[in-house]
Amino acid sequence: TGPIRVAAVDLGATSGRVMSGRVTARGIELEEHHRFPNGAVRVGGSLHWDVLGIYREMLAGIRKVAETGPLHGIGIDSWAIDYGLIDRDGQLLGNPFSHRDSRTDGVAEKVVDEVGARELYARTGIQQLPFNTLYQLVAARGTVALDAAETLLLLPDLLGYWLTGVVGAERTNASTTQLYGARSGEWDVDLARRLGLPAEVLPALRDPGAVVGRLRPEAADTLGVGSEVPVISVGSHDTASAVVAVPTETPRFAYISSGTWSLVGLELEEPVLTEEARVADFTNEGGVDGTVRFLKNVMGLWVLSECLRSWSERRYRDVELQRLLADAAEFEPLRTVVDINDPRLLGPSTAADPMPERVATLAAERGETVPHSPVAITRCILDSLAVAYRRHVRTAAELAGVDVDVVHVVGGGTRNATLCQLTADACGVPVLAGPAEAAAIGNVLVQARALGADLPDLAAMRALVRASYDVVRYEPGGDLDWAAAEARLP
Ligand code: LRH
Repeated sequence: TGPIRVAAVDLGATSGRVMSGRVTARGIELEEHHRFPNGAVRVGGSLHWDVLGIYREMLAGIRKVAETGPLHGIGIDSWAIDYGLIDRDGQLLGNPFSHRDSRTDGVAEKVVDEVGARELYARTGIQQLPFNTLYQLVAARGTVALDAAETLLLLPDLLGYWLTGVVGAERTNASTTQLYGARSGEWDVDLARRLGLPAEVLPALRDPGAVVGRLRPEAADTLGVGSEVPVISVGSHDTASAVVAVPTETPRFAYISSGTWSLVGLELEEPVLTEEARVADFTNEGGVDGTVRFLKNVMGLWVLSECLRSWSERRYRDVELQRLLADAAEFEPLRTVVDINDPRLLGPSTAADPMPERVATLAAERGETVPHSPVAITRCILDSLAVAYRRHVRTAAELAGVDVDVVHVVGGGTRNATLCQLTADACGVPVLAGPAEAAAIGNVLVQARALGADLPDLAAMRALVRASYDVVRYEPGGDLDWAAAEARLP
């Protein structure tokens, strides 16, 4: 086949991107055509996504891709877990909630009481995040929207539905809902029914690489292309797509998909559903080509970006990110470490409850030196992330019974050199950082294969990533006592 050129829509919680990806036997060329800010909207005491705004920006981006060359396919990935409901006329019922909305407070505990933590984990293999789709749906029991719902669509599937008119649930994303069997690879209809949820709303599953459908005439018209252009199901969970693009040469690798969240773990062939894995609260999400992502969610760069937002709203001077990171690199190391996964850091920073103060509170509670200045807080966040990465890389390897020789960091966090170096130091193995646009690249590769590119397996895709992108290597070093720092965590 000749060159394949597709549009990859990659939606993150703070920005959306539309890229073109051109794939030949020699490599991948990715070009960004459109980038737009994203963020949850607080309205009526709830946190919602502006999904129509996202759709409009997505269309604008795909149109730009189509204007600059051939368009052979469209693939969409986004953050996981969140969904929209559509009624029997195919209309969206309300604005999708953000997983950071507080309606799920206390819900997980109730479900655990009802079903039992062990059984829940044995069935789904999913970590206890308060906002899992399962818990969002339990929180929505008895609402008008859920009662009227015909179909539940995870966000990339909702956007794909608007493009094509076809409903379905892409498997990698479905696997994050906690309503999906870790072993069966099918919806856990029994679990849904036991919890009084309408299992009929769960649509047919589809695999990455399947064609979702052709464009609706009206969508084709808006995009300025023919309606024969297919929307292709990719690893629609952004983390699934990002892991496709990890340029590993060895099977003994751990990865950190580093963005708003940091996803820290391993690629496995089978889920790990042991009691130890449950207690350590590791998740088993579905990956492309039947792989399992055995990982832990770490609060990630979210905490820092919410601090930055808070500082700039309070008109602090000197809070420009690059400057702050450079100053933090020179700041006293490991002065303050906090549990970066404390649930109190989950919600957006507000004037009444600003993120920097929350970090300071966590430090005070544990008898750590309380950081006050933006630089001290930034350093605390970076150190705390590195300590968390150390803990979770090691725990994952132990739980899965594998050795790890290298940690691959992909995603926007690869641009943070200080954090990459601290990660290597903390984990005690080399860090290979890049590519930054891993999710979009994984999205492009799965589409290219569906369109006939000779990419038989993940190894072939990763070889093409290596041929196309340089990685930056960080050797472990320094003389800091990371084990002692880790011991300061709860
Ligand atoms: C990262 C991510 C992560 C999910 C979270 C909701 O963007 O998809 O894998 O846990 O968002």
